[in-house]
Amino acid sequence: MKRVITYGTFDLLHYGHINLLKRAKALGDYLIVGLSSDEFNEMKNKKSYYTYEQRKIILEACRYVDWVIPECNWEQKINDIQKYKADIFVMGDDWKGKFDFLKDYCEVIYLPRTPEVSSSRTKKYLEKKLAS
Ligand code: C2G
Repeated sequence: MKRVITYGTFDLLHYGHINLLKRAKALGDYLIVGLSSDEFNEMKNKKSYYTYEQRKIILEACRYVDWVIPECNWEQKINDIQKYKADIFVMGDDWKGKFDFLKDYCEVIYLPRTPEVSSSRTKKYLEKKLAS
């Protein structure tokens, strides 16, 4: 049973997120997602449209996601990897190199981001549309 873990805000879930989750799941048998809390989003200077609870409902409906845990800070990853016995840590390659310190605890894989799509881009488009 190979366990994969990844983290993110996953706001306004889009095909770029799904593409990441699908490839992450394909690396093992079980995918755990550390979903950024609203408070942690503030620490990341991100304001999500949906609350943590709403984003969790949407994420749990994704066929590639087996378990959602809260991501509350930058420091919890090592503990999570040990607690959930994760074998592989996956992130999009916009984070390339940033989590190499986890290589002491599990395999670290950065997957190519899906170009073009992003939650912030979608939000900006909709705000402009609504304003016009
Ligand atoms: N992603 C992607 N392609 C996109 C957009 C996002 O592959 N077009 C990936 C990101 O690289 C990330 C995941 O989808 O691996 C979630 O993206 P975000 O919700 O933007 O997560 P982020 O704010 O980068 O938070 O501790 C890690 C952080 O919580 C990551």
